Amino acid sequence: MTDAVSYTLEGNLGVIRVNNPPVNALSHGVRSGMAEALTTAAEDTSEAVVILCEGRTFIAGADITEFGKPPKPPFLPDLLAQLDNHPKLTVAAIHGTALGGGFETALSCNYRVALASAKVGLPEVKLGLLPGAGGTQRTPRLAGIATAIDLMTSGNPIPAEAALQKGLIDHVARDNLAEEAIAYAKQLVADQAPKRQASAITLTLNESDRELISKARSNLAKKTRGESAPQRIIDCIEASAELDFDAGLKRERELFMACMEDPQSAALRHMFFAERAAAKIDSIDTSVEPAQVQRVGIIGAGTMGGGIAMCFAQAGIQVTLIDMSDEAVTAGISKIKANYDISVKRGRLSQDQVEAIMSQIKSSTHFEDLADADMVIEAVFENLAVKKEVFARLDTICKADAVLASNTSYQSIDDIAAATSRPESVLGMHFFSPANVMKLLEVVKGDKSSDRVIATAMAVGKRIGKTSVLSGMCYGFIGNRMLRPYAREAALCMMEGASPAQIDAAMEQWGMAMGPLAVGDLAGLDIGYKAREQLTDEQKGDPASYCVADRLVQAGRLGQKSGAGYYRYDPETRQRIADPDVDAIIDSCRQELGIAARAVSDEEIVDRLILALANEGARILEEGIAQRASDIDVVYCYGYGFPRHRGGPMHYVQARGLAWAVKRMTEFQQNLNQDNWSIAPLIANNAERGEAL
Ligand code: 3H9
Repeated sequence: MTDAVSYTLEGNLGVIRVNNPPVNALSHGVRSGMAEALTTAAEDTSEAVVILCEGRTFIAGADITEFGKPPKPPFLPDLLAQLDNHPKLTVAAIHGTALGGGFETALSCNYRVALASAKVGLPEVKLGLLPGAGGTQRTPRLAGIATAIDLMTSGNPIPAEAALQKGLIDHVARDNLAEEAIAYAKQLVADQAPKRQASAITLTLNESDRELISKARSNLAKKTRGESAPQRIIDCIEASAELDFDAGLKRERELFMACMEDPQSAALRHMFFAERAAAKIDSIDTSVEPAQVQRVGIIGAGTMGGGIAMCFAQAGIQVTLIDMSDEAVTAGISKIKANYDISVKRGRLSQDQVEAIMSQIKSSTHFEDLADADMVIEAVFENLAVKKEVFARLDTICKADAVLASNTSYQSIDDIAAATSRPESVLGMHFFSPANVMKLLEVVKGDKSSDRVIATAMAVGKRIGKTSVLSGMCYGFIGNRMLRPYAREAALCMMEGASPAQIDAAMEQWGMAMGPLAVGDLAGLDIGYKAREQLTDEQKGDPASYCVADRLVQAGRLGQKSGAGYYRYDPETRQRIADPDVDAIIDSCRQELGIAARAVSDEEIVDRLILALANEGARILEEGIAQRASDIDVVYCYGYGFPRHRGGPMHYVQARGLAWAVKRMTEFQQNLNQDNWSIAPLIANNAERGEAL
């Protein structure tokens, strides 16, 4: 047929084998090979056709690398119409993950057999798309409205057994898929089983279905705020009952194309590849083997250390949690237990699972207990002298090939490494709070960190379920360094006339998980205050960027933990409430610094904050701190609540146009503080050359 598809007549069965590594995506070669195989099977002596895949998985979907390029026939919907209307009985044999267009291929067969370990799903929503090859029409017909909504709007795959119960597959194979699927197909032929077609089922909506649909719409409007694909999926599900199959397919096609043309899908597809690219380190040879990590030591049993311990224990890695006193260690372990109690209460983990996880965590007050640790992560408070002392002690205790990592957010890894006799073994592993929840891990390369140590940290990050991004050494690394100009612009917008509520609402409406001032309140305003106390006036920068924050802290308003910061907080619900006292503080700062309030539009707020991020991101790229622009996008989407459907700050600015970015920043240069808006040469030059970042 083609290199990717073969067809053989085996007795009374036609067997189509797809072999398109790594995930058997439905590239042009696969589609045309399958079309040809189906044509052959229609005309030969086969009585049934089985579709099998080679390698690690059944078809994992359309080939995402082909999206945005000129489409080449045969198109998937046409191929699946050929499959649906095939004269022979058709059976899909599923292993690995049948996803998206892959599962739609299976749904277009008369019967589906899946290995018990297989999963099936329609993850298109995660790419800003909807199942565009009949999935939105066949799924509700086979499994009902509720399952269709769950499967397509969550995008999460379900195991074979669950799919069987929901009517999405017909048989679970226990051992050898190829053999069992072929035997199953032969039996169907022998039994003269009917040619079942999902497309032939008529669906009607009852009152409870209508209620489900309307509830899903309003829940999704909150949960996936600003995203268009989830709502379009609901439109398609409605169409599956209100229109006949062909008209439903037509509606699905229209809405699929609308998604394809939507910048949200381009952003989400960018994120798909960005996440995978982030795992690759260009400067390290693929022959460098990461070290085996079985035992990890964590120093500091506070919130951060405890959260990190949970990540490792959950991945089955033994943890020794160290702190200075028995009280500190006991408090740390109790906090971890309390976190797991909540997970049990919410049904996320069973008591047995929690006990198994807790059995991986030992505690101690003796550094000597780290002598056999493969990796040690220091999570003590942000003080260079203390960290250096910790690393000097580790140097005398840990085995020669142990990886020594600091969870610092700002300190120099090189200074910390210099406290040891083995700087090549030292690097940063910057977790985000709460460490057991947040997906991002910044792996920070010191001047002397060895390739092996970096490869080990990246591999461990993957093992504990983090999305890891490599950062070079600079103050704040990638994420926190960019946060400074972002926070500065938020403060300046406030001084120029916007209220905290306006700024936060503008950013949240745009898609940020939380506005910048609300984030300040959540993190604690005293942290920045204490950090500023160490700086000279020159280092602190424009007083307008911190005057209000200083006053709030001096008034005892430290943020959520003290019940008030930029807002007051309802003690019961923690809801934020605008506070006239804060308006008065802002007014007095304006008077002191001679700033006249003006109307600041939401558009100006968003443009200033996002361009401040991207401009700093471009400098980070110029300096080689980040390997690639997409790594910065991963940092912001996974660590800072940046909306994935905007693709991260670098993608957003790139997609909007670097020429636009230059024009807008030039306006800011002219109208605002000029020093804050010097345009990163990478943006200016690439805009001029018409090149991507
Ligand atoms: C769709 O189907 C639309 C239809 O409804 C309608 C059409 C008309 N295409 O993740 P991994 C690459 S939309 C191209 O590291 P894992 C991936 O980039 C699609 N390439 O492995 C990586 O490349 P590299 C719906 C793809 O074992 C390599 O394969 N389907 C595709 O951790 C290995 O991937 C989806 O959204 C693809 N579809 O996970 C499924 N998928 O090595 C998306 C993967 O160069 N895929 N690659 O970095 C996945 O969820 C995971 O890749 C999967 C394997 C679970 C399959």
